[in-house]
This record gives sequence, C-alpha cells and structure tokens, in this order.
Amino acid sequence: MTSKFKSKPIDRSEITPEETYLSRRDVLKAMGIVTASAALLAACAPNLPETGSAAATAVNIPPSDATDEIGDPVNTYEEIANYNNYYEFTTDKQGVARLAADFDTEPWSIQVGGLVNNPRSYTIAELQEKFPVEERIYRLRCVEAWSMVIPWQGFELGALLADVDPTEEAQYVRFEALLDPKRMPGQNNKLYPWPYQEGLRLDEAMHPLTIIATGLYGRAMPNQNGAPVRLVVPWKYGFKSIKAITKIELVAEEPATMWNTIAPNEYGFYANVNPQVDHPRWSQKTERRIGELSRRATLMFNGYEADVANLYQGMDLSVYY
Ligand SMILES: Nc1nc2c(c(=O)[nH]1)N[C@H]1C(S)=C(S)[C@@H](COP(=O)(O)O)O[C@H]1N2
Ligand SMILES: [Mo]
Repeated sequence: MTSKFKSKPIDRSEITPEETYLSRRDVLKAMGIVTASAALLAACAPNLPETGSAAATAVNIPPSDATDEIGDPVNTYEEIANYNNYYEFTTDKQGVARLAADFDTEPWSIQVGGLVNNPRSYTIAELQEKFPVEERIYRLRCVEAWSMVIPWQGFELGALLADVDPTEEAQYVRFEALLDPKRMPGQNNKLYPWPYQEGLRLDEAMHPLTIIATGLYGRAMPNQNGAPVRLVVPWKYGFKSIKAITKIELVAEEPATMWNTIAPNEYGFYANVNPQVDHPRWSQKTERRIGELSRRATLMFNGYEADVANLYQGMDLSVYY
C-alpha cells in the first residue's frame, strides 16, 4: 500500500482472529477432534450448497465450537443461512433463503472503475485466483439490534483497490448491487430506490478488516447471504455490508446510499456501531444474539474499537452520522 492511502497502520496481531482460530484448530487437529466435529457439522446442516470453487475449499469448515477473537461462539450454518436481510428478494427474514434458492450467479463479473488508473472487470474466478481467500470470524450487528458471529471466507478489499490503483482524487468507494427484477422479485417493490447501493470512505475501504466475502463455513457463499460476492465491514451496522456486488466505483464525493436516501435521519452514511447513540426509534445499547435467550451489551464499533477508532479521530461520535 502506498502512502497516498489514508488508512493508518495497525497492529496485525489485533486484527487476525483467523490466526487464533488456526492455532486452535491445529491443537484440535492434533487431538483428532477436527474431523469429527466437521462431520457432525455436516450432519447438522443438510442444506449446505455445493462447494463452488477451489478457493472456497482451500479454507476448512470451522469446528462447531469455533469462536471469534473475544470468545463468542460462531452461529450455526442454519442460523446464518435462514435469517437474512435481503430486500431484493423479500423483507421477510425467514423467507429469503427459499426465494433466493434458484438465483443464478453464473456468469458474474464485477466492474471496478471511476477514479482509478487501471479500470477493469473481474470474473469471480479471476477474483479468487488473484486474491486468495482466508478465514475471518466476524460479529455482524444489524441496525435492528440482532447479531450473529459468522465464519466468512474472503480477501481484503484493499488488495482489490490497490490492483486498480486509485488516483489522488479518489476519496470514497461506491458499491452497487445487481439490478434485475426478473431474478430478484423484491425489486418489483418500487418503494425502494433500486439498485441497492452503499459507500465507504477510502480509508475505511482500505482498512484490513474490510473484506470482500466469497463464502462462509468453508462453502461457496449461499445465495441468501449475498452470492457470489458481498462486502463485510464488521464495525458498521449490517446494512453497509452490501450483497451481490456488480460494480465498485472510486469517487471524489460521498456517494448516495440506499438506506440513507430512504431515511437520512435513521441511517447515516457512517453507520458505525455505537451503543451510546440510539436509533431515532429504538435503543442501540443491547442486541439479541441469534440463538441466545437474553440480550447482550452492544460493543463500541462492534468490538473492533482498538482497530478502527483511529479512523474517526476528530469526529464527534455522539452525533448520529
Ligand atoms: N444487496 C443487499 N445487501 C444487503 C442487504 C440488502 O437488502 N440488499 N441487507 C443488509 C442488511 S440490513 C444486513 S443486516 C446484512 C445481512 O446479511 P446476512 O443476511 O448475510 O446476515 O446484509 C446487508 N446487505
Ligand atoms: Mo441490517
């Protein structure tokens, strides 16, 4: 990364939960436990999609007792794949999986352009060949105050952006999801300004925690979770993590985002997880972790404060951005 990027260097040991996970795995492997738990997991998850690529198989299925870096257990595959926000299909969280089951993601390419020196498009195979995926176990905190822990596979968005080489004028990154009402029935609902679009400041996009996810649980990305590729920005409310990306554009001005366009005083551009700043209609102090009975406290920046707080120096975090 060159110095023109604003992203500040951070301590790698703080941001590599997969490292903790891998060393734990090695211990389990030595004990002969990994294979058994993987088999158990497969038995518990009858709806696993076919593995879509060599890159997806390069990362092993986590054991069912895997945790994130602060010790929270991963949600089950069934939970992650059957409780979704994906308005292109339906606003019913438990109906997305069924409606997205036949969504065809081949062929697919992502166009990356705007204020860059090397604009180009990538097929999914090209992305996976160029940017080998790694495991990232991240908390996902929806603005609606529910959360999960998800074992993603993906690669750093920063690597992709470096490949297209942003110009000096580039300050923000704009993301666009597929627009195709024939394949995405929810897009016939004209209440929403399709396509879904999102944005990040360039330094947020370059941050090593920000990934393009290609799968989860060692499998190709389930359609309902954003196949073939989606953004994951773990310190921000879930709506920033746009699914089914077709276009990435480097721009000079803060881009419009779908939720900010619909309700600017309810969904900010920044949307950093912050328990101190309530949504206008509900508290953000606690959340419901899917699979748990009692609510838990919401963590500042969703628990990634040590990694990302420096991105917001000088911003008044008590303001609803
Ligand atoms: N294209 C698109 N991306 C999207 C959404 C959507 O409706 N369309 N919903 C967002 C919201 S509100 C959340 S909480 C997460 C949910 O991701 P998951 O279903 O994989 O848990 O996806 C985000 N990405
Ligand atoms: Mo969300």
